[in-house]
Amino acid sequence: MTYLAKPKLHHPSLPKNKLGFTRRDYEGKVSTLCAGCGHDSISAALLEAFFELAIEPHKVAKLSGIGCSSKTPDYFLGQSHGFNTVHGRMPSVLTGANLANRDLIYLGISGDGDSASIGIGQFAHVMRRGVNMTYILENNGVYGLTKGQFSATADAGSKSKRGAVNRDAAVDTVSLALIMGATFVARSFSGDKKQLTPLIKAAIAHEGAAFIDVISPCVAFNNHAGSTKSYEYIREHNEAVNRLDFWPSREAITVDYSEGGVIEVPQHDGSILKLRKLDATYDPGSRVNAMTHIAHAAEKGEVLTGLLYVHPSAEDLHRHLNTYEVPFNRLGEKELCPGTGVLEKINAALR
Ligand SMILES: Cc1ncc(C[n+]2csc(CCOP(=O)(O)OP(=O)(O)O)c2C)c(N)n1
Ligand code: SF4
Ligand SMILES: [Mg+2]
Repeated sequence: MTYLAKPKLHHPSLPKNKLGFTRRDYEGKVSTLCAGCGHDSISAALLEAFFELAIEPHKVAKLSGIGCSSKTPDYFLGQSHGFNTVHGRMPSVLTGANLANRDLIYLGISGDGDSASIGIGQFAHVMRRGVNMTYILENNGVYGLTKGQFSATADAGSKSKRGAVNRDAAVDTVSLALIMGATFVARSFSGDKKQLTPLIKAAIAHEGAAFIDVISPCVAFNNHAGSTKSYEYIREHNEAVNRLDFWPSREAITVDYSEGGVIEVPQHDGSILKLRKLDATYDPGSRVNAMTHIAHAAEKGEVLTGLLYVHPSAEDLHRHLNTYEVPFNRLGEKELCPGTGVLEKINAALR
């Protein structure tokens, strides 16, 4: 029950992060999703990423649309800001919030119906504008909340639980994000926390539009033979192009990377992404290379996962617009009412 808070008591020796918080401090309410739903595993990976990065929960704003996926922000980071928007409209509300206060860490949580059906226009624009955010699409190929209709990400030829065949072409959200100009694009699987957690940490550190499409099986409506979003299908067809390690700026690197095949991508905040190549021909620094690999994999029915593209010197919307650095809620009367002299100057410049 969502209105039931978890008991506050916990063992005194639970591990703490640098801020002195335990994982319990990053929890939310009790999940009401179906047992085994992939979305709950994504919530667990998010919790782990924020705990490990030692981010103060009140510095995070979670925004979502409508769907089982969009309900999940209630189940983690219970002490963060949250806004459950209208179906498919999360990106514009997130953009507005980010413009008003750039000091928060923005987390957009959405579903394939929310982002690729009703919200596809908003999805495209938030990527091309480079809004500084981590956008997680919990992709199960169906509208889970409204009982399992095919969504726009369902592959042509895949079957519904009742045996109907989807004839429509699928929207590939990672390809769309790449075309629209997202500067960090990844795909992962809810059943692979080892891959997903560092991807989330790296996306948070990225300055710009960071997008992670996470295949997240719906056990109630899309986990049968003939589905291309089931646990079994993804386990069999998952092709990871790289493994990511994320190193916050201040920590000494202790892993031995001498065996080669490793790329380092420094981030604007001083942290370093270390990518261990699993496919020697894969270049995550090239948008064209990423798109070619994704298309070839799709032809073979494979699901390419890992960090698919990263722009090392990305810029976000605030830099594009050259906005004022101070959040609106910290502006005083002096900044908001600079006087008639300044107003006259502005008016003169517009004549
Ligand atoms: C404007 C509007 N249209 C339709 C709906 C009905 N509706 C609610 S959730 C949903 C689809 C959710 O699918 P998805 O985003 O994939 O989330 P999931 O439940 O699969 O995680 C739809 C069509 C709605 N709530 N609002
Ligand atoms: S209906 Fe599907 S998406 Fe919704 S909670 Fe159940 S398993 Fe998850
Ligand atoms: Mg869905």
